[in-house]
Amino acid sequence: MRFGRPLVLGLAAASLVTSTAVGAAADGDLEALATPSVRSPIAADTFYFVMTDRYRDGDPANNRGGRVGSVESTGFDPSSNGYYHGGDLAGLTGRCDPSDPADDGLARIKRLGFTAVWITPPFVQRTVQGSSAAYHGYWFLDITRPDPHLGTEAEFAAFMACAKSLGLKVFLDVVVNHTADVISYPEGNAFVPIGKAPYRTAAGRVFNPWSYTTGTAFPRLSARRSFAKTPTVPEQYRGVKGPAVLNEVTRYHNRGDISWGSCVGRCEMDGDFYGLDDLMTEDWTVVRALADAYGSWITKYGVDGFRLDTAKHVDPYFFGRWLPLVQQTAAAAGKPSFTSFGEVWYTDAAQLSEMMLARQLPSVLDFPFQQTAKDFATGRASGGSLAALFNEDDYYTSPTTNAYGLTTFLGNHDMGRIGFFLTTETQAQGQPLLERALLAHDLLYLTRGVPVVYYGDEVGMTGSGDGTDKNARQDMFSTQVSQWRAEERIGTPPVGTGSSFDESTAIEARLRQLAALRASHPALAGGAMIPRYGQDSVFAASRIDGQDLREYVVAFNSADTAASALVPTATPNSPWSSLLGGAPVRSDGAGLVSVTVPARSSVVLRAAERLPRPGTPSVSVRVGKDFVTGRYRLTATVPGTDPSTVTFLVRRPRGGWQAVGTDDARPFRVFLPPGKGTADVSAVVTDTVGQRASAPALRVKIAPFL
Ligand SMILES: [Ca+2]
Ligand SMILES: [Ca+2]
Ligand SMILES: [Ca+2]
Repeated sequence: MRFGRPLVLGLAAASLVTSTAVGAAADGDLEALATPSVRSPIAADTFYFVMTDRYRDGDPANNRGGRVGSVESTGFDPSSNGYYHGGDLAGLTGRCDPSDPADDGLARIKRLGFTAVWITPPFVQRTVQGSSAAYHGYWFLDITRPDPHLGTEAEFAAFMACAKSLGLKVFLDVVVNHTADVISYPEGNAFVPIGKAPYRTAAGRVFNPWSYTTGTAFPRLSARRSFAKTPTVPEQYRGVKGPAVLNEVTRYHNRGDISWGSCVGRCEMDGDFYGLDDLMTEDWTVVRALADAYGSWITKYGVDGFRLDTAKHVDPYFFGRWLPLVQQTAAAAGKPSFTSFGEVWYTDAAQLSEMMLARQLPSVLDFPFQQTAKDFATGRASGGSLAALFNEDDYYTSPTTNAYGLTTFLGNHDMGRIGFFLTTETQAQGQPLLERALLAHDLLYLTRGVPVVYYGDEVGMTGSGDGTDKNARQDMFSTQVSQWRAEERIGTPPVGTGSSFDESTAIEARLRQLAALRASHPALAGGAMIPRYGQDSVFAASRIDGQDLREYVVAFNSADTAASALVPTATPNSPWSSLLGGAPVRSDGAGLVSVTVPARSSVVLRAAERLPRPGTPSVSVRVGKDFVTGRYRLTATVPGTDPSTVTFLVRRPRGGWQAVGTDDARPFRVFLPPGKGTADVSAVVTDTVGQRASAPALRVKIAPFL
């Protein structure tokens, strides 16, 4: 199903849903449409997110990017937190020897248990803008070549070859919204709305770029006549962008800066992000050029996926046009499992999921998880808050997506590190502080989603000042930034003039342990997650191994004292062994397990008995309106406690039944955008031993959109 166009938040229509029973459907036909719950190609992975410039310097000769002269020319100043520090691809690659404990490159990342690496954009940058350099990679001039500060094409190829030999996936951070800032306007940078100065073709006709987002046509534009501003490029930046078509100033919106605070909607998409040249992403030439240029990194080097920077600032139609081109390139390069996740900084799951689905993004970074997990680890949010977060997971379900594919994280290079939040938002110090850091990572690794650890968190880096942005991008190698030498570390003393690679920390040990748990118990990585308990300081959930028919319980306690909870499970009368923390327990005849979780820590339990064989399944479906999102909520009721899976089906008049999403965790739900007319809805339950049943169909007026 295609969600197609962006949806309007809130209630689109005031009509109430009315539904009536329609005759029994041909059950066999419906049951054939049942599908397993989707798993993203990265659902079982764990990511290490690394800023290449700050990881390891493998070649001091490239530290000035081949330039000479002042820092304004070279961008290199390892004593300032806003400039290049010398880390590079050769350093990140290392010797590629997993048997060598002194190899601090990719082999170290592998030893920590990671299965994937996400690196900051490795492309040619505008070296310095204002009073900062492009060490972070988000100011590209040329995306067809690596930044010479980071290395050569041969070094990028060696990096990829090493990652492949170690079994590590590589995701590139890519920017499609903007390039570096080289265009300026004699009229100044203040944003001019479309209402005041519409786009015009070269011939002077007013047009809306959004009306050219289905085909390949786009009007010819004129630098002088088409824009709110007069785009101007200084001599030294003429012709430096790659691919070459990005040198044409008519491929940008040229409307001035996003005016933060007063700007919503279209202005956030057409405005320049802090002066960065905002691409006319509606123009098929731009779509194609970005697909070809970024696609070449898949074809030439075999990268496994993209992280999509500033996705919400790109026009709403772009990803639906561009990602299929990228996927075609990946498939042709023998990478059918290539996938992407977008950066959409919304902390509300209803809003985030709506944008993910409307813009046809396969996944997004889970900012709502970050906020709630961080608040839980600091003791500010209850177990109930975590339960409420996961209760919104069904918003992400579509035929191709769900919450299991979200990339989850605790902090990042923009907002700051989890260590900063823990040290500034709690009174904890010493061992209790370390335990809170471990608890945060337990939650990251043992609940649904794809964990992303920000480099340096594993050695307990924190941060100083406001803890964000430049203050959150510490060196792993011996640092020359004085504030970073003195900064608090969780679990170890300040690093001083030493190297973080010489540290051996409790957080690293825990990450290895958690990765090993996920590897030997796949349910903990990609198994169905059923929230079971969320009260006071405790959150608990079941993870289900659908192959082995085995249930696990993961439980977390953020209090400074031990806490107990009576956790419902689907596995009665069984001993449960403890894989992490806590003690062995037994479930009673109703499946209840009394779990005691020590202070600031976690427990993982595994049932000795398999899930009991379920009886004959049955299912019913109902339809309501979700007043948070205005979407239709389809809810299926399945008696019993079996961890079954439900596929929801919709049929338009004279159409066939179509699967609109599969849910493997109670409550069974999908949410659909509002539409018009009538439709029939049904659902098929598949229990853990493969028995199926379908729900009596309902006819719904004012039907879910298809
Ligand atoms: Ca270097
Ligand atoms: Ca934009
Ligand atoms: Ca559900």
